[in-house]
Amino acid sequence: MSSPFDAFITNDDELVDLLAREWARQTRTLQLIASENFTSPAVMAATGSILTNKYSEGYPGRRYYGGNSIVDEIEDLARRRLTGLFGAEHANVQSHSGANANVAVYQALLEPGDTVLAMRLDQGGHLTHGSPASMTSKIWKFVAYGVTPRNDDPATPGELIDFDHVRSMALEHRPKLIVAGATAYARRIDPAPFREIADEVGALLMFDSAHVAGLIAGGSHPNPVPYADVVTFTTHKTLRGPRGGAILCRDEHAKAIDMAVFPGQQGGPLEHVIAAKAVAFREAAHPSFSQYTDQVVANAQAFGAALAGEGFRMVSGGTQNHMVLVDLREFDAQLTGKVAQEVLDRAGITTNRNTIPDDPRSPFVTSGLRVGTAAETTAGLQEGDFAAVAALMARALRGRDDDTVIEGVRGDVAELCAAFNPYANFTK
Ligand code: DSN
Repeated sequence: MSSPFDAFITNDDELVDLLAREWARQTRTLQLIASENFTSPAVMAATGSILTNKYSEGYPGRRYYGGNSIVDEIEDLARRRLTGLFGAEHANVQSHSGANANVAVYQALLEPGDTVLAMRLDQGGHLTHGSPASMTSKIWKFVAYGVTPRNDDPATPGELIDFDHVRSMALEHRPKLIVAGATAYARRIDPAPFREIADEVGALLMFDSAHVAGLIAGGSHPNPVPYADVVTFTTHKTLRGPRGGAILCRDEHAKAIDMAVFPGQQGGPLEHVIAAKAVAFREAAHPSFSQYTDQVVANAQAFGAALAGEGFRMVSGGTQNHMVLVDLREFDAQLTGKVAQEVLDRAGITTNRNTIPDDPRSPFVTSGLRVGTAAETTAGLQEGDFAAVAALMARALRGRDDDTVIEGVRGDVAELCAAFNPYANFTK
C-alpha cells in the first residue's frame, strides 16, 4: 500500500497495484504538463467522499430527487466561495469539464449557425474554440484570429495575440460571441481590448480562463470577470482543484447558463467533485495561494530563460504565465515534439508535445513542446530547481540515443523528486 487514498481498496489487487504504480510515477518523476497540478489531500478526500452516492439533478432548492438538503448546502457553499473568489455575480459549478463548460455557454448564448470569433487551435486556441475536429464547429460558425508573426527582437516580440486581426475579423464577420483565452499561449491575456472590440461590434465576450484561473484567483493575472459576459474555466489546472469545469456569468445570463448545463448538456451533477471544488476555492482564497501563483510565474520565467540558455527557442520570446511553449527546431532541427515527449518520458520528465504557430509538422508530430510549472511549484521547486530541470531536459534530448544518458537523467530526476515530494507526509 503506497497511498492513504487507496487504503480501502483491499480486495482488488490489480487496481491497488496500478494505483501504487501511478502514485510512484507522479511522485518520482517530474510533472511538467501545463494543465496538471497536485491537489491537496483535502481535495482528493472530498472527491472520494460519500457524496458520490447521491443523485441531485437540478440546482439547490430545485432538485428532481429527494434527500438533497445537505447537498444543496454543499453546492451553495461552492457557488458562494467561487463568486467571492472572482467577484462574480453568478456561478455554475456543475460542468464536468472545461469543454462542457464552453459548449454550455455556446448553447446558452447562441442559436445554431451563429458566428463566433475565437483563437485558432494551431495558434494556441482550444479544440472547443471551433476546431474542425470539434462538434462546436459543426453547430456554430467559427471564424478565427491568430498571433502576430515571429519576431526574434526581444524588444518587440512576435507570436502575441494579434488584436488588429481580432478587430478586423470582428468587423468583417460581426460575431455574436468573441472568445478570449488559450490553451498553448505563454503570455498574459488582457481582457480589456477584447471587451473594446466586442462592444464595437455588439458581440458578447466569453473569457476561457481554463489555464490561468488559478493565476487570476491568486492575483498574478488580471481578472476578466469585470470585462466578460461569461468566464469559463477548469478547476484542475493552476487553480489546483479536482478535475472539472465551472462558469461565472453576469446575472442576466444566469438562467440561460444554468439551463444549458442542466438539463441542456448533463444529467446528475458530480456532487463529490463539487465538494472538492469548494475545498479548492477556499484554498485559493488563502493569502498563501497568491504566493504560490507568483512563484509559479517566477518559476516559468526562470525555466524559460534556462531553456533558452540550452538553445531552445521560446515561442513569443518569453512567458508571463505558468507555461513555456518551446520551439524545438533551434535546438535540433530533426527533433520533433513527439520524439522529445517520448525521450523525456523515458527520462522521467512528463511533458506534452504541442503545435507552435505556423508549425510545419502535423498536430500528432509537432515541432513544439509545452511545459508548465504549476504542479512542481506545488511540490516546492523554485527558480534554481527549474533551471536544473532545463539542464536535465537538454541532457536527455541531446543524448537521446544513449540509454546510459537517459538512465543518468532519470536518476537525477528521482533525486530531485525525492527532495520535492508533494505528498511526502503520505508516502510510505
Ligand atoms: N487544453 C488542454 C490542455 O491544456 O492540456 C486540455 O483540454
